[in-house]
Amino acid sequence: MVDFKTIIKDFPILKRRINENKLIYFDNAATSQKPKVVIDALSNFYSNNNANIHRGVHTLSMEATYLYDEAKEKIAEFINAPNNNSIIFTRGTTESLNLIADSWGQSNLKESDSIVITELEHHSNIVPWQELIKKTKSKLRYIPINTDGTLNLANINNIITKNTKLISMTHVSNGIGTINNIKKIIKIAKSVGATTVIDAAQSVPHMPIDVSDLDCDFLTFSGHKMLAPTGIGVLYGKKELLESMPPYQKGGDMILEVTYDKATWNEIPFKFEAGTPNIAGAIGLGAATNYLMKIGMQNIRDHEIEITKYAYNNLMNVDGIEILGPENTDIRAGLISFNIPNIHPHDLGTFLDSKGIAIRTGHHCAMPLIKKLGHHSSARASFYLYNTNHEVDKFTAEINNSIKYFNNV
Ligand code: 7TS
Repeated sequence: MVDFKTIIKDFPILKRRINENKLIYFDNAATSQKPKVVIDALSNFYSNNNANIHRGVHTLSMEATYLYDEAKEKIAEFINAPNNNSIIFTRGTTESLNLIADSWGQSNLKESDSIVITELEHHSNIVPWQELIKKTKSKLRYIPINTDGTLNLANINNIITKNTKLISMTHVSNGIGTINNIKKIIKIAKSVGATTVIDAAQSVPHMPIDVSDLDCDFLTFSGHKMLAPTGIGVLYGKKELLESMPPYQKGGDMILEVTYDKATWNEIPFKFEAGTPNIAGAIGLGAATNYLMKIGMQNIRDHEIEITKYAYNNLMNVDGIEILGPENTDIRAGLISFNIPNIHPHDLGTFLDSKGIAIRTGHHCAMPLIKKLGHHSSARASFYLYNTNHEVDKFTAEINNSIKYFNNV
C-alpha cells in the first residue's frame, strides 16, 4: 500500500509558505513540482559526472553517456516501447509535435490529403498542423465535441476517411480534463491507413501508458509535467517510421559523415537529436521515471480519481459554479476547470494566491476549446500524487470566502 499522505515529504518546495499560508499547489497541469531524488540526480550529475556525451573516450564522457542512455532505457520501459531507439529526447511535447509536423508531415502529405485533430487540443497540437497545411495544401479537419466536452463521434466516418493521412489527438484535455478513448480512434485510423499521433502530455504523468498495447505510431510528452526538469521531453515513434523520416534539425550528433559538399545522417535515435542534448534533464527524467514507477502509475491514477471525485462533489455545492468537462472520473483526469458567476478567473486566482493556493487561470493554451464552450477563460485546479483531500477542503472553503469577498467589494 502506498501512503500518499507521506509523499509530500519528498518534495522540498511543498514546505514553502506563500503569503503566510502553507502552499497548496494545484497547478500541476502546467508543471509539476520536483522530488528530492530528481533534484539530487541533477546535483550529482553536475558534481560528479558532467561531460558531453557520445564523443569522448575519457571517463567522465563515458559516465555521462551511460547515464543518458540509461535514462532512455528507463523511459522505454515506462511506456513499454519495444525498442530504446524509438525514444527521441526533445525539449518537450511542443517540440515533439513540431518535429512530426516538419519531418513526417512535409515528406508525406499532398494536396488531396487531410489531417484530423479534435476540438479539444492544446495550441501545440493545432498550430503545427495549421502551418503544415499551408505548405502542403492539404486540409485540416476537426472531430467536434459535445457540450460536456467529450468527443462527438456520430459523424466520425465522414471525418476520418480514405483521404485522412494523419490523426493527431490529445489523450487528456489540458483545458477541461476529458480523457479520450484513443484506442478506439487509433483503430478507426488504422482502418483507413492513417498515421496516429497521441499528445500524451497530460496522461503519461498520471496513468499507466503502454504504447505497444495502444499501437499508436507516435506519442509525445514533457518531462516537466512528470516530476522532471523543464526542457526535456520525449517523442516515441515506431522504428520503421522514424527510420523513413528526414532529420528535423541538422548538426552535431545526428551526422554520420560530412564532406565539404554533403552530409549523411546517423541512425535513430541520433538522427533526431542534433547538437548537445539536455543531458542533465534526461538524467533527471530518468530519476523521475524511477520514482513514479516505484509508486506505481495505477496507484497514482487511483489517488487522483479519489481527489477529483472529492473535489468535484465539494465544488458542486459552490453557489452558481459552472464546471467544464465530463463529471464521470472514468473519462475525467485529475483536473477541474470552472467558472463562478461575476468573478473573473484572474481575480479568483489572485484571491486564492493570497491564501497560498496556486491554480491556473486563463485559456490554458486551448483558446478555441474554451471559446467553443462559451467562455473566454476559466479557473483550473489540477492535482497530482502529493495533493490531498484536506487541501481540497481548504480550497473549497477559500472559494466560498472569495464569493463573499467579491460580493462585498
Ligand atoms: N499538449 C498538452 C495536452 C498540454 O497540456 C501541453 C502543456 C502541451 C501540449 C505543451 O507542452 P510543453 O511542455 O511543450 O509546453 N500544457 C500546459 C498547460 O495546461 N498549462 O501550461 C502548459
